[in-house]
This record gives sequence, C-alpha cells and structure tokens, in this order.
Amino acid sequence: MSDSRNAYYDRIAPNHLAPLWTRLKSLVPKEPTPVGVPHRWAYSEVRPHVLESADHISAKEAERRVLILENPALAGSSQITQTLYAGLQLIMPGEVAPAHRHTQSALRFIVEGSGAYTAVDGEKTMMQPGDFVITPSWTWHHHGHDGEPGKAGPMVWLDGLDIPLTHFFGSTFREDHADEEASVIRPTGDALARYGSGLLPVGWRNGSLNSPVFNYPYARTREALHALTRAGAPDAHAGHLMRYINPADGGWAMPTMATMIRLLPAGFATLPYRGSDSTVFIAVEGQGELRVAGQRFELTPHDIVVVPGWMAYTLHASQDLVLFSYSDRVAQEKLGFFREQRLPA
Ligand code: 1HN
Repeated sequence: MSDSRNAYYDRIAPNHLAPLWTRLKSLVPKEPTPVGVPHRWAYSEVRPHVLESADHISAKEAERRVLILENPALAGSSQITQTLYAGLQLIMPGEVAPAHRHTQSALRFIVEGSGAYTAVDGEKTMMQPGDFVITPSWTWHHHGHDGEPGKAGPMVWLDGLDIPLTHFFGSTFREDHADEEASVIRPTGDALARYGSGLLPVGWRNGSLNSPVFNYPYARTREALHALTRAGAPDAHAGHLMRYINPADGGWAMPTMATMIRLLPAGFATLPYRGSDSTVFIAVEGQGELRVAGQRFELTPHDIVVVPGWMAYTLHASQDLVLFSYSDRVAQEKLGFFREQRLPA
C-alpha cells in the first residue's frame, strides 16, 4: 500500500475516522460468515451435572437453577448462537423459582419429570415432557414443583431466550416481584380452551405480540405429527415440519424466536438445507443423526444440537425421529433478511 495512503489513514485516526474501502468486503461479505460452531450436548452426559446442581444451590437462592449451554466457540458469552441463549433448568419437588419479569422472551421445552408448573401472566400451567411453553416479554412468571420432597422426581426443561438479541438492541430490563409467587387470576387451562381449540372469543383482539396460547401440549402436537405421516410424503429438505403458530393471526407463536417441530419417519433422510438463522435442536423421541460440516451428531431423546446459520445440514432418522427447534428466523423475516436454500444431494 502506498505510503501516502497509510499516512492519510494515520492522520484521520485521531478524529475517530476510518476508511470504509479497506473494510467493506469483510463488513458486508458475499454471504454470512457462520458464528459459533456446530455442537452436540448428549443428554446422558449433561443430565448428572444438571441434577447435581440441586446439591449445591436451591432454586430460590439461584433464582433460576440452570446450566447454560454455551457454544464452544463463544465461551464466556452465555450464547448458544449469536442471538440466542439456551440452558437446562432444574426444579425439585417443593421448590419455587421466584417471580420476576424481564424484557427477554423465554420459551421452555419440557425434557423430563412431572408435577411442576409455570405461572405466566396470571395463569398456571402444568408442564409435561414435550410441551412447548411461552413466557412473553415483560410478563411475571414463576415456576414451582408440587411433588412431595423425597418422593417425587426432578423436573428438567430447556430454556430458550433471546438474551443476546435484547442485549444487542440495548433493551434489557428486569424487575423482581415483591412476592415469591405472582398472583394467579385465571384457572389452569383457560388460555388453551379460549384460544387454542380452533375457537376464539368473539370480539377478542390480541393485545400481545405473542400467541395467547402459552402451553402447546405435546399430546396434541404428537397426534398432529403422526397424522401427517398417513397423508403423504415428508418434505425432502425438512421432513414433516410444522411451526407453532399464534392462532390469532397465523404468524409465529413468538415475536423473536421461531419454534418448530418435525417428524422424520424411520429410514428417512433429508436433502441438505441451510438458513441464515442459527438453530437449536432438541430430540424429543426416536433416534437419528444430524450431519453438518463433515461431523455426525447422534440424536437420541433430549440431546441438544446447535447449527450455526448458513451451514448446510442433513437429518437422518433410524427410528421415527421427533425434533423440536428454535431460531431467530421470525426476527430475521420481519426485518427482511431471512434467506434459506434447499440444496441438491
Ligand atoms: C429466566 O427468567 C428463566 O424464568 C430462565 O425460568 C433462564 C436466563 C437468564 C435470565 C432470565 C426463567 C433465564 C432467565
């Protein structure tokens, strides 16, 4: 490079000025540079560590007793992708995780156990394995386990939050509730009956960016997925892929995190697919594999795999495989920059 150019760069630097032309191609590359690496957390390896956390701290003291799933290439960031957070939360019989609210949205995907509930914005819902539960931004929420201490088992779920996304926008706020439990003002099951039964109250209008249904029970989801297998072939790049919707408008269930679930029949393999959204998968039932960048990640129930955006992956089912996933696709779509590619074999 010419000396006069370098001298020029040196002269403008004290004014906090920099030439774009030396940076343009890396600022705006031809296509996304994946952030983070693909990784698998085997539930069988992680589970003992999650359960041991109860020997060290109560849910009350911890506020939320969670082991963060951190992308190995983003150590120290509490990020599983550049925009999303993931963790495994444990609640033991008799415990309460105290009420608070924050601007981050949270989703729960229930992994194991029974007897625990979450209360969100005045309604309690019992959590069962495979249920997808929404905690919208700025809604009071607490969790509890009604089982008898020493008799009932632990309850574990996957938390997905848009913590890095909220941080990026500088819009992180939180508030602790004055009481351990926020008040519950509607009967359990109210939201599902009112908004999640193919019916809507006449005259009702959704005042939230989220689905008014905040627990999508796995029993219903599973039945729908299996019905699809009787009606036609799976999509070549996705399998029988369904998205959780907001019944008020048919849009995604949450404003920042796109949530989906799919079934791949035994023996089925997808063609390569990539999207600009980094995606977190959790295996629900069955057995298979996710292949990405020359790596093979086994999928058995409750295993979690992250695939950075724009890395092509394929899914392979050795037994009927059910996979839940979440990503920031909905935010990207709303902002106009989501891209996807269905690739040939
Ligand atoms: C949170 O409120 C929960 O409510 C879980 O269960 C994980 C991670 C960071 C900040 C708040 C919950 C969280 C969280």
